[in-house]
Amino acid sequence: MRILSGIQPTGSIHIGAYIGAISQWRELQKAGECIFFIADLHALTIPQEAKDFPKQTLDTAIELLAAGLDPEKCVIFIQSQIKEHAELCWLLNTITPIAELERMTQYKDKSKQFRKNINAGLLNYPVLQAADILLYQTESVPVGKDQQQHLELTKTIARKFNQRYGETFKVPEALILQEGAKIMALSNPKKKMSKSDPQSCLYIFDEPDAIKKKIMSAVTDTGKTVKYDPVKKPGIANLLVIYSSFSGRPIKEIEKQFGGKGYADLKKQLAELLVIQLEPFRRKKKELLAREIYVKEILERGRKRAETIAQTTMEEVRKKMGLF
Ligand code: AQP
Repeated sequence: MRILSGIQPTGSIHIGAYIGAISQWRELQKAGECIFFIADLHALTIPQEAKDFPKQTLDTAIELLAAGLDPEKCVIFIQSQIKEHAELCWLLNTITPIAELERMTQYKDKSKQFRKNINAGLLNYPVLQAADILLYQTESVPVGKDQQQHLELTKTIARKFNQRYGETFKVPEALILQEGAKIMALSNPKKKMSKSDPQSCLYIFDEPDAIKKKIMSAVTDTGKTVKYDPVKKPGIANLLVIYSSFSGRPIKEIEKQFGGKGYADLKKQLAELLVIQLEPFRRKKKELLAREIYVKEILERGRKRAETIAQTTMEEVRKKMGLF
């Protein structure tokens, strides 16, 4: 089974992206043929400092390795190094209705958030995402819940292309966790934990003091009972999901453990758990920061492997579309 997913080099990895996506990637790399990429072309839909951007991209590669991606078991590469992503994106644009793109929740949210920079890239973001996925004849795409709508559009585009030009692309399936697919902001449990809102994030490389501070000040409610109720107690529900993900224990069991105890106890023990569980990530990142050449070699190996697959698909696409 071929598995593919990506992450934007727009900031450090937070526990939301880790639980929702990267923890799945870690497991899947043991079984399937995994391809993971750093989505620098996607990141450009929001202004980036050109002089800082290469470092941000390399840092994301370092963080992915520190978070448990094994370069012996998966392919890791930088999106912009494979020209076929942009080429296929253009071709898929020609069969994608604008109305489909305009109804995407992420486009609507980002257009509100970045009112002064509603560029065409923001609108076409899901088409580039479809190109990323279809280029590699991907079967499964492990992502967080926020990407579900884009994945549905990818499937629609793949089917449409296959119908118009003949069977070409595999139609992929999204892999979305039952629990942990949408980790909420610690500062506002009604909003997704998001890199564009640093206040909302607990990063997987945060130092123990920062972890404790962020968890202890996580917004909850005025109640007392530790119970999983995402509607009435979204803050506590979010903390329970995080607890369950990092302890590997079911939520029911954690609820029982904190029966008769207050929110402060839950927060204190969750902070302690996270300090321990995140320690290997911090250590590995420090190690890798001193091994830039090694990381660049991994990316170069990834580029070569990705390019072979992408070129094979594009040859077929060009032929099917009647390009010279
Ligand atoms: N809060 C989250 N809960 C669960 N999964 C999440 N993901 C992101 N946030 C959460 C999943 O992580 C993968 C990589 O995401 P990304 O960094 O490429 O996505 P992003 O949209 O740039 O990151 P953010 O933090 O969501 O930033 P904003 O909202 O500012 O753009 C994806 O599979 C994503 O679903």
